Order: sequence, then C-alpha cells, then structure tokens
Amino acid sequence: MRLGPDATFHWARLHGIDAGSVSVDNAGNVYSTERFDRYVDLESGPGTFSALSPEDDRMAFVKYFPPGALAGVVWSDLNLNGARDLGEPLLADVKLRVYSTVDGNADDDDDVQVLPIVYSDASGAFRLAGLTPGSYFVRPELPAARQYTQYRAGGDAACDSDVIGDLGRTAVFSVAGLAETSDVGIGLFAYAPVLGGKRHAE
Ligand SMILES: [Ca+2]
Ligand SMILES: [Ca+2]
Repeated sequence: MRLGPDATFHWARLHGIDAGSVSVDNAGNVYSTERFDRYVDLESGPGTFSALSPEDDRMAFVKYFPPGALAGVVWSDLNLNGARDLGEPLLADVKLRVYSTVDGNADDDDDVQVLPIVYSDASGAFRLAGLTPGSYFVRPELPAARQYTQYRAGGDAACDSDVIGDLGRTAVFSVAGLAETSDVGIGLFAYAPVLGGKRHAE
C-alpha cells in the first residue's frame, strides 16, 4: 500500500471510493468498512501491506498491477511549426498535473488528479510515474506570456505537441502495465497580449 505524500489514498479516489472509508494504523495495516464490488488497485511498491476484512466470511483477492509512466518534454516552439526542432529551448519549472479519466472520458466530473504536482526539470523533461493501468491526461499550468502551440502538427509523434490548446490539457494516454509513454510533448510559444490596441513585448 502506497500513500500519497499528503497521506491521501490515491488508489481509492481513483476508483471513486470515498477515501474517508479507508484508514490505516501505525503498523501500516489498512482497514475499510467498505464493500468493493469491483477491482481496487492496491498500488504496491516495495514493502508489504495487509488487507483486513471486517467480517470473517469475506475474502480479499489481491492482484498486483505494475505501474506505468508518462514522460516527455516541455519546449518553446520558436518557429511556431508545432514541432520540436533542433535548437528550440527546453523549458524548466513548468507545473504539471496528471489526471485519471477514471471512466475513459476526459473533462467530466469524475476526472481526478492522481499524483502530486511535478515540474519540468532543467532540461524540460518530466516523468509521471507510478500510474496504475488506465487512461490519463496531463494538465500543464500555462506560464505567463505563453500559449500552447499547434496540436499534433507535423506527423512525428516523437517531436510534436500533445496539448489541445482549447482544453488546456494533453490528449488522453492509455497506460497498461510497466510500459512508459515517453513522447508526451508540451509545446509553448511566447505570447504577447494585445492591450489597448498596443502590442506589448514579453
Ligand atoms: Ca518548432
Ligand atoms: Ca472521466
């Protein structure tokens, strides 16, 4: 059983279960009075956990799903062609949140953030690891004076941008098992807002 850094039960929320119905004692045992009618992913890293039933006649079936990851890069699309070209700057410190669609559909009420916030590193790279099988999208926090570049332009998945600008999030990525999707591109360009009819420089 892995708890989030804020001691919340991300796996429980991921499955629409009220995290308040789950508790953990000092020994790390997990208790729940909830009856689960579907799979619950007990996101298990190294270590052990105990699944305890409140009733003697209940059985627990536990299966380990190896977690996957989404990884990619944030960059500045200087020539506005939607592709990451040689020499275009990589952008650090862009704030990223990853959400589970829960039901396969993005932008509805059950979407839930599943990891703590991640920032792109000094080389613009980011990696969102520990994702149980499912479908996810990344929602960047748009830095000041920036806009998203074109969505999936140029036909090369390795260097395009996966953010749908109008929605402010990436396309939905499927995570299954240990596989890592490593070509999540977030392309931004410098945007000078027009104020009072005058164009202001960045
Ligand atoms: Ca470019
Ligand atoms: Ca959803």
